[in-house]
Amino acid sequence: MITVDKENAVLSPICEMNVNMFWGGIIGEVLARCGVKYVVSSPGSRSVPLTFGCAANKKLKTIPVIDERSAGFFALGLAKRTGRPVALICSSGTAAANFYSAIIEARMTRVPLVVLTADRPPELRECHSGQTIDQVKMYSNYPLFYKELAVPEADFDFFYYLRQMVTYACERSLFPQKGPVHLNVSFRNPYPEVDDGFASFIKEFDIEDFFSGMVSLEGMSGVNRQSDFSLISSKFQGIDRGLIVVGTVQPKDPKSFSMSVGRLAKSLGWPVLAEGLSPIRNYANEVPGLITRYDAILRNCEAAESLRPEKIIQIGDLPTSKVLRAWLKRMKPETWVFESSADNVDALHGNTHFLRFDVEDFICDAKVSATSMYFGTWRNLEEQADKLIADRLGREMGFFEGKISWLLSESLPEETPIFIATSMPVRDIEFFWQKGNRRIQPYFNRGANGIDGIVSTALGIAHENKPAVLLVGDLTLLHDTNGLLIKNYFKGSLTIILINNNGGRIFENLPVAQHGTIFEEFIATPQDIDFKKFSDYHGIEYHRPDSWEIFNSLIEKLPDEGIRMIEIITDGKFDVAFRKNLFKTVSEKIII
Ligand SMILES: Cc1ncc(C[n+]2csc(CCOP(=O)(O)OP(=O)(O)O)c2C)c(N)n1
Repeated sequence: MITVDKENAVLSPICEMNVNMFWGGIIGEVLARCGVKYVVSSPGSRSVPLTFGCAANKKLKTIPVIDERSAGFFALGLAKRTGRPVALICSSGTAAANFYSAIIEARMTRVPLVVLTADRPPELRECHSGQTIDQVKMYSNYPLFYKELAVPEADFDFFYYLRQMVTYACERSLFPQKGPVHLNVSFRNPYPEVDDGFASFIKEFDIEDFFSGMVSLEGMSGVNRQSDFSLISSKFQGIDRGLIVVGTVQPKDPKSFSMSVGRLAKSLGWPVLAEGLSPIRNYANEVPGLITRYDAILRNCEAAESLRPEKIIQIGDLPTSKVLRAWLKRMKPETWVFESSADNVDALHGNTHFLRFDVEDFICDAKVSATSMYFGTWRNLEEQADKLIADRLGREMGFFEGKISWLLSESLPEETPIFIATSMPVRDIEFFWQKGNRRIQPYFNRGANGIDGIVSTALGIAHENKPAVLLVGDLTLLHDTNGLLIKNYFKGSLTIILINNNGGRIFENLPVAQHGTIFEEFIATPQDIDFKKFSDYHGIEYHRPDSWEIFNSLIEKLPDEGIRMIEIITDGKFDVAFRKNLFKTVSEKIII
């Protein structure tokens, strides 16, 4: 019998009403016991047992979000931050289709999501029964695991099967690599009506016994390859012209990650080229020979030639910089890539060897004897380039959008989570983010580089977290304004730094930008939005600083709660020219 003691009941009484509600209740309880904490649910009828099963479970925090596309990205943000699987629930039909882009992003950036789509039973499919589409494997190869669950029956074997299948789905969202999994869950009658046949079954059901022996998936670690470590280390021993390249990585524990990279760099004596989208630049003291201005340095032909590397250790996906990628492609170094999943992350198709574990698990026994000339050259060029960039940006009083990234790195409070949107923001962070020791934690959606769901993902990261920041362009913000509908359930603080250059100005860098009005209308697509009115409509605090001093004063301290917008109006054409001139000057002025 289930509810002996109402206070400590395993399942809420609402889950005892019929077999479907019980099915949903067991799913909610299994999710909780597997370590799921958050469930994001969009409203619908077919999904009632799933939503009730989770919402009535005190161990789960279930959050309603009406637009499934925003829900998917909000869950993605929560899962990125917590490192735990987040469950997503929706009704049948096109509701499920709206999760698609978040599932793709989760697959490509290895974020654990457990997607539960409600469906009609097989006999109501392919007959226009209403809100019924083909949901079987509807997300193609993107989920790491897919299962069409059996239609619920009041039978013990069905519930043992359910417990095992949901546990397995949670496990597959974490091991051997993290990512989305999809369970399609059919119900005959989703509503909570009393069910006579079910009454005798439930009397026999011993819920404590049913769940005894279930182990949380939390804290389970990956495979230990210690036996191979000496062999791997020997490949790097005695190599002077070696480089560690840290690309776009979002480790759960940025400090431990940065310390591990630092340890590896020290034992090899190699410089570390670190993306702005990795946490490394914010733990500069841990990493000797930290190089941030590689894009500017490698534009200098003489430097690019003299810095030819023999071996590379790559951690995470490659940095965004086209200049760095082209240089690596030309130099063809032997490359060792830390990548714990089975994915191929070598976009350059080089001479690559994969190390299928995390850098944090690697113990390197190679030893460097003295600082190499190669290391010294990189460090010297870094100092020069960094100073030239700082001098130029420090002097600039106009609203060049790259200066926002530069200022954020020195002005945001320590440990601030910052979500950086696709398009120019990710590039400016790579170009201009300064090294320091503020332990700021960058997040991003670079799996598929979509501009969709960005507001929702940032809200997911900020929910029940430290005050967070979103750096975003105007079109990307407008693409996901529905994300702001979560406002009433959002607990936390998000400062949206809106770079408003009226349109997709990244495209100003392409030859197509010469095509005047056609370019403007169909590629740049300016929307001419008054963001003050927009903020008023959404009940968001609004600021439009007219100097960098005021901007700084707004970001040095972040509010404890609520959503706030800081709009900076910039000029896309001016920005493109500014970047070009700056990189030209820096690459010409550095001396080898
Ligand atoms: C879902 C999706 N649609 C379209 C694109 C193509 N795209 C890439 S960047 C961009 C423009 C973004 O404009 P904005 O956010 O204003 O940033 P800016 O380019 O001005 O930095 C577009 C449309 C995409 N990446 N993802």
